[in-house]
Amino acid sequence: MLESWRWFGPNDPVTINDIRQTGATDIVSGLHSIPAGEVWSIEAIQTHQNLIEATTGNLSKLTWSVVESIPVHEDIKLGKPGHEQYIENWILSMENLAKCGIKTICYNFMPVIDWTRTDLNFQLPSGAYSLRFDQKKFAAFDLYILKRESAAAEYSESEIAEAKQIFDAFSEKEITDLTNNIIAGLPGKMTEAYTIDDFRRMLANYKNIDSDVLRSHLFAFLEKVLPRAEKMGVKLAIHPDDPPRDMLGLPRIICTAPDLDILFNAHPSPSNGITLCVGTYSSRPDNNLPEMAKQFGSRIYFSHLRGVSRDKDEQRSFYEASHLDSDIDMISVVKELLIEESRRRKEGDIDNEIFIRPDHGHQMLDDIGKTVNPGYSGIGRLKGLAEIRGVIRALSSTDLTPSTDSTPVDTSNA
Ligand code: DNO
Repeated sequence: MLESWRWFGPNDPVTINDIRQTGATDIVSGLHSIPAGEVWSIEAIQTHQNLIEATTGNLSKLTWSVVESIPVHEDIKLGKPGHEQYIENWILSMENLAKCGIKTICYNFMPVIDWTRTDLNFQLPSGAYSLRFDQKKFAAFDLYILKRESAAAEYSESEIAEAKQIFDAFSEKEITDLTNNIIAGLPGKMTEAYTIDDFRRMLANYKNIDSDVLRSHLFAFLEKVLPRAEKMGVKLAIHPDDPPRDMLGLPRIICTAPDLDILFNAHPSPSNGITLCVGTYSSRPDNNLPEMAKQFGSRIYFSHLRGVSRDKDEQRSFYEASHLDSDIDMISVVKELLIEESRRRKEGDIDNEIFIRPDHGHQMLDDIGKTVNPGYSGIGRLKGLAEIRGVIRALSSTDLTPSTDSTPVDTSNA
């Protein structure tokens, strides 16, 4: 496995020299200042690549290997007239990256919002801070802050009453923070920041777009992208919708194993792959992660190895747990990825290694009180990477022959 680390660019408080000390070898990054829909020029890519890869003295070299993400313009998701030019621009960015040697590309197809959390400072019993998605607070936002027209029909009476109670107890600051977390988005988001009115307008654009229509737009996009990705040896790795279900009346189509079956049946190209974001998929109890790692092994080009702990009484709410101590059996997931790598090696696949990275770490120790990108402080991710590295080392020294019992153990508390 190739240990990678996400870097947000020159403004990231965790510097390239910091990352070098973690022992990661590869960098996951993107050109976040280029608006969605514009072409990433070779010059812009090389400038960023140089920031990552230039070394002095005997410092070890880091390589920009994975892009996370090239944003997909909203017009492509909406299938709006003229969106073909945005697809072409996306392809040109991909081809330019490939010309610079960067061939693993993560992207997502989430309408309007990217990954979403309600709390960025959720204190854990250890005293460290984590990210949390609270379904009840989210409902309060939807019903009483956003006041989305058709929202009431999507919640039960008791959910509405509870949301009202929560809303009534919010301070002004809590309302502003929650609104910003949801509409202005979190680090690496692929969509623009909006005012609440813009946000309402963006949502309204999807009025007539259900999951079948959105899926047809994803497939039309892939129809154009995949042949050219294949030619350049590019591996695409679609990121799941986080949290993995419809939200705010928006359809979400990359949430479950059946969604992935539909994706690969429609587009079997070897360039069509996934980011196995363990944390995202495991935010719903019906996704069995070790099973998914096994089932889609040959399609996994990139993996985010973190887990969540779902609330006992509300399985749609969760906080981001320690990398090894969550609702899923991370050891079995890592084992499946190692088995997949050994399968690739046996088949003579030269790209046999899967890029993995620690995902959102806890804000802890000296990082508390610092300005950090939520989820992307240094020490918590370093802890996550160290734990995962230990698992990889330990498992790599064991016999990785796939067991005859095809049902991996899932310690999910669902
Ligand atoms: C959050 C990330 C997302 C992800 C994009 C992928 O930490 O997992 O921002 O990068 O959704 O396109």
